[in-house]
Amino acid sequence: MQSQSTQVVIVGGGPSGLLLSQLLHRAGIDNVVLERQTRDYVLGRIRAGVLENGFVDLMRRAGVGERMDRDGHEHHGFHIAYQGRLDRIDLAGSADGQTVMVYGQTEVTRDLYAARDAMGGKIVHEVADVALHDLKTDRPYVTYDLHGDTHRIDSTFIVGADGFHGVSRKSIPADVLREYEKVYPFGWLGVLSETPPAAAELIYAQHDRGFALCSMRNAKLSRYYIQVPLTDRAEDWSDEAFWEELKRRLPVDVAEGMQTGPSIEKTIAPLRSFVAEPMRYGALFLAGDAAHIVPPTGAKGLNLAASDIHYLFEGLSDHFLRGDDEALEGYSEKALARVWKAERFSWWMTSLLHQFPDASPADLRLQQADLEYLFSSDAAQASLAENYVGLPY
Ligand code: FAS
Ligand code: PHB
Repeated sequence: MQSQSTQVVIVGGGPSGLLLSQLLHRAGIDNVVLERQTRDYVLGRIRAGVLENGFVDLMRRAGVGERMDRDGHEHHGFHIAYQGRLDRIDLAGSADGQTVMVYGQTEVTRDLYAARDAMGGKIVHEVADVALHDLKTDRPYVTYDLHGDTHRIDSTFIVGADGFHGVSRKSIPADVLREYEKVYPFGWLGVLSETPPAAAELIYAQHDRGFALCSMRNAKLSRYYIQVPLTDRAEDWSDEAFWEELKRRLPVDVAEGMQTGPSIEKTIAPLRSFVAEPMRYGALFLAGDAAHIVPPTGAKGLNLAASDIHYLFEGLSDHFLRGDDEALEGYSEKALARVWKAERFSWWMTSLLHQFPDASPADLRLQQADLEYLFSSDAAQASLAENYVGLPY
């Protein structure tokens, strides 16, 4: 067995793990990232598209903001379509001038990998059988296999940034871990197409046939979603069927002006709300999707990973650089406080905009009242806006 030691082992080379690795390395804190997939596989995932201010600031702080600032698009508002109307939520006007940045998670991850390479960051791809050991001792370690050889890394701390299906959360004993889950009775069929966006800003559509979302990555790359039953499979949807259904859920002028084209990516993602508590167990800290999942309606998934990393970096640098453990001791409680507020907002926005198969006539009237209230109240729009741009860290 080949052995090494470091200060922080990070399991998972997605945006959470890479961002933390970059911040730690720039602060002089040694770390190793273990990723089970190839880099191309990680970069092949099409996921989030909207970054909160906090994420944008953290990317700049990590020295990774240049391409985002050049190619990203600052959005001052978005639209909600329902009953043929198209009403705008003025983010900047309602949330003290705060905006969001439209810049795809794929590009964020690409920038982070490039920055890690430029600094000689230690990332091990295609690891297998990662296992965490002695988490409740002062000598924790990680083992993993690589191309048939077993490796051991002794480390002061271990960060589980390995997503919902990773090994880290499952390394917390069942009698310690508390899990909260809400599964929604539908999924999102997402399409990426090399076509100009349907509008300059995002359009969230509530329609009797189901939810739809018009988003984008840049002026030539559009991202669309429609709500579909959980029984649907992406391969069951032809491009023509997708475009026809999407247009039926949008205001006529938006649908008529839309340029369609071949899909270059087509997947269905299930929707769930999930939180694991605590986000720390001895030397192990959970971050990002390893600890929580939100329905993507509120564009919070990737952004919650950023606030976890902000709190965790604060705690780890206080420990290693200033010998102060107060921030680390408070990590789980502080991160979960923001996580649950984002879970609430994502659940509310999902409930507002989707068709629920078991909805009663009363449920439908309450949903319409929620929408009518939203567009009749500046306070309601300000509340939506402050959550959408991101609550304070
Ligand atoms: P990730 O899952 O991105 O990364 C975890 C990494 O750990 C992966 O690379 C994985 O290969 C690796 N890993 C797993 N197990 C391992 C092991 N045992 N050993 C080593 N490595 C291991 N969020 C939004 O805000 N908007 C969206 O529209 C949106 N759409 C999404 C669509 C889909 C299909 C999914 C799954 C998520 C979506 N999300 C969206 C949420 C998504 O963006 C996540 O919040 C984001 O990827 C979180 O990043 P990480 O915490 O790094 O987890
Ligand atoms: C996206 O562009 O992928 C996107 C944007 C906003 C959301 C979800 C996904 O709420």
